[in-house]
Amino acid sequence: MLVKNNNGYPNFPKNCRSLLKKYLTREIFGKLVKVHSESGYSLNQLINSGLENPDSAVGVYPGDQDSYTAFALLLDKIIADYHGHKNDARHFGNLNPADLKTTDLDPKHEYIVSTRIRVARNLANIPLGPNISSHQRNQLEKDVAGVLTQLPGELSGKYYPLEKIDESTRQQLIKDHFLFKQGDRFLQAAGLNRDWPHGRGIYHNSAKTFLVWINEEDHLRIISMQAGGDIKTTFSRLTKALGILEKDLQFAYSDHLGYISSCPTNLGTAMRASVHVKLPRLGKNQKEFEIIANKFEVQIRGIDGEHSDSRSGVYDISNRRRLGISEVECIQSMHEGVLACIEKEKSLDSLI
Ligand code: ADP
Ligand code: CIR
Repeated sequence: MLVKNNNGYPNFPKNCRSLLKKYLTREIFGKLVKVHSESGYSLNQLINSGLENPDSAVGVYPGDQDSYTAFALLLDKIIADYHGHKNDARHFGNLNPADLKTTDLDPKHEYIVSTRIRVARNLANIPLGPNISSHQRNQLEKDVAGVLTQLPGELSGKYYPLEKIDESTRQQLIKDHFLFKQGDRFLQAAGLNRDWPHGRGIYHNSAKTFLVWINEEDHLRIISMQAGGDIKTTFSRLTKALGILEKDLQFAYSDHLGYISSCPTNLGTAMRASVHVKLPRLGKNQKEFEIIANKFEVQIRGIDGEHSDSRSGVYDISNRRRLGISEVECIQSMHEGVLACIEKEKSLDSLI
């Protein structure tokens, strides 16, 4: 539903709870309405997703790294609220797997189906997905695919442009959790589905334990995943790949915001570390589930990606925070949260 404008200022519906509505005061709107970022992105473009989708939790998609400066009056407030990261705070990373203090979450292989750790990366000096031109998108695809196909050893693989993947293979790759779908209505309204499917694709090694999505929500989504619950091996594979890719690709980064992403929820580490875990009893006890999720700052998703449902009692549990904490801390927080969920599941099990 498109929110009607009242003299240009959005008329947010009463039940809209987005951070956009919370912080876009008339005063800030007035100050930003004529602003354009370096790549020519406007306030109207920045907020369109939140206007077309009043049920957005956040509601904004910056179009380039400079949007975070040009529209800082609005974005800093949204970022501080979502991440608890103050306007003068610095972001510090830690990609050293040796610093992880994770234990085997599931020694008997009863609960954890698979582990996946992804980071978003965007190339410096190229507009983010919402404002990239079709020429820039196609060139980026070519350049990044060229770099990826030089990766050595376990990381070596092949790039598959989306438009050349046949329909049944595409469906199977999505079903097996390897490939992305076309963007949802939030991404659609942000301009992220323009020229679909051109310029998009997936790189993966033969075991499908290392994958890179090109030109989905971010320029790159770099993914390490495998069956079972071995978090350390999954993280080590990712950091090894990042170390190599950083030699050839310059990623957009700022001391304040860390890695720049097209959705402010992904700033900082840009990391989502998740497990698919069987929690059929806890899943039926939403209140207990939410108490644990809030205490350990983990997010609960269904198993077919964001906004999907659980199937057969399997849930996707991941770190909720990404900015102002390091990659090691993101994973550690997911680890503690999953451990608590499994403990609770066991205690519910023993009640039967
Ligand atoms: P993101 O790329 O932000 O993690 P999604 O939540 O949409 O976004 O997940 C993308 C895909 O990754 C989905 O198909 C989802 O099922 C899959 N996925 C996420 N976590 C895991 C996991 N631990 N094991 C297997 N697949 C996963
Ligand atoms: C919202 O505001 O609810 C959507 N724009 C989604 C926000 C977080 N999800 C995402 O980045 N994939």
